[in-house]
Amino acid sequence: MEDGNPWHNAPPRPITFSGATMNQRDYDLEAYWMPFTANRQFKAAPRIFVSAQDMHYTTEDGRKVLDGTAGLWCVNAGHCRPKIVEAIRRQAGTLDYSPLFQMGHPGEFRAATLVAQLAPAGLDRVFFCNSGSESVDTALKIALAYHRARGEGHRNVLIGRERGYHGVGFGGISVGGIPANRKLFGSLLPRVDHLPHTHNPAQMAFSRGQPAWGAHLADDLERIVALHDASNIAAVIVEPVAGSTGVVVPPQGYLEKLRAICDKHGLLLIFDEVITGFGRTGQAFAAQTFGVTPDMITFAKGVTSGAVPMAGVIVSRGIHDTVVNGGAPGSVEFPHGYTYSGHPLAAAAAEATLALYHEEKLFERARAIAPRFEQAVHSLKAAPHVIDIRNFGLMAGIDIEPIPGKPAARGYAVFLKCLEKGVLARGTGDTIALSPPLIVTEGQIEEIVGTIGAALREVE
Ligand code: PXG
Repeated sequence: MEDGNPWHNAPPRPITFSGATMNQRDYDLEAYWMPFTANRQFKAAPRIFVSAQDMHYTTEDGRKVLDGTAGLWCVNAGHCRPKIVEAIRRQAGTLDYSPLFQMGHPGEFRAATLVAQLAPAGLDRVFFCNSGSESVDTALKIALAYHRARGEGHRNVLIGRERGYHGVGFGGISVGGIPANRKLFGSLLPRVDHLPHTHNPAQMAFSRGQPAWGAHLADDLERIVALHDASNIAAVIVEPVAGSTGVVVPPQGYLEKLRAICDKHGLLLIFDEVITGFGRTGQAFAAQTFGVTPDMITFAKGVTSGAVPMAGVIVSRGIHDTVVNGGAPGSVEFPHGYTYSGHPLAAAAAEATLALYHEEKLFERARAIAPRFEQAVHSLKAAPHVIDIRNFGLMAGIDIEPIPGKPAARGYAVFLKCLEKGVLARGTGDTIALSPPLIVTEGQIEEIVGTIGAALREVE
């Protein structure tokens, strides 16, 4: 492959050609139970990427596909960037693994230092894990441990929000508000409540950026506090901009109100920035973009630009010190962590990724190109089936009218049409979500939006 990436010069794995349109595969599609995938539908007509560079994937039949979604909201620096690839290679040949409990390696401290430097003032203690789901469960456990260390162990109610996505751990689906992700899995965590979501098409359809209507929805937190009593509530967790549910942007003043109500009642505020972190909103974290500082930030995805799994929780100094200084000397103060918390490869990838964001000023770049992105996605208002468009930073959600009686079918059809035409968009239900890598050019924005427009004109 002549794309300038030295790691692509490795000889391709042999595949035998078995027909006019499809390569025979040297693996069994059936062996693998795919995550969040319609397995039978996929295996009947598989879609396989074999390589990627910068803004493009290559499919197994050699077609280029423009990445309109940064993978799953994670490849913020673009694909296979040589500096990140090289850092991972170097680390794999130097220290592949070392025990991460009661032992350390330099990379994890360096990565934590860099993440803390990017975080809002006052949040400068970093706990590592491997996925957004783990980061959410970790943050919820830190909240409980913190209140207990303060002698308020009765504060154990956790509050999430309808339509929230906080991963798939039991903690995350309990505070999360996506019904399909909850309904199979029993009673979940006890003592959880939910704020109402903030999407009201009658009041805010086709808003650009933050809707003017809806700050008062945060007042519902007062109702929940009155119901449970503040003395029983540990924390509130929200995505500053809800991603998976289809990009729901906080109304002006909403996050500020949540912060004020949490302060008034001694509740911790957790921002789940798994999607919004690392430049997606034009600054390192949405907390900075919105000027609202939570007590903890969960992150994942963009910290390594998706190259190696890594996630974590950024914690305020006060919370960290309360938990850590609350333990007996010599004790493990917080009995929590994963075999791969701060894995050397992930730490090396994070260090290289954060350096690249800095060198290429990618957060500023996202901020600078966001108005162009906004203008382009809102031009789809004129396309068939479109009933709402929302955007913030380099995220957009385009709602299309469902086919009566067939929810998600039209969304899936648009996703497939786009893929056929060489653009990866994300269909979540009947919303098309966009979140391109922060290196996206104006021309590529036009191509993504133009392709979605064409797909919308062609689907049933
Ligand atoms: N919190 C938030 C806000 C997320 O968006 C998670 C936690 C969980 O992260 P892990 O690493 O455990 O998957 C997420 C993940 C989509 C999509 O298309 C979104 C996510 C993952 C995959 C697909 O909306 N978000």
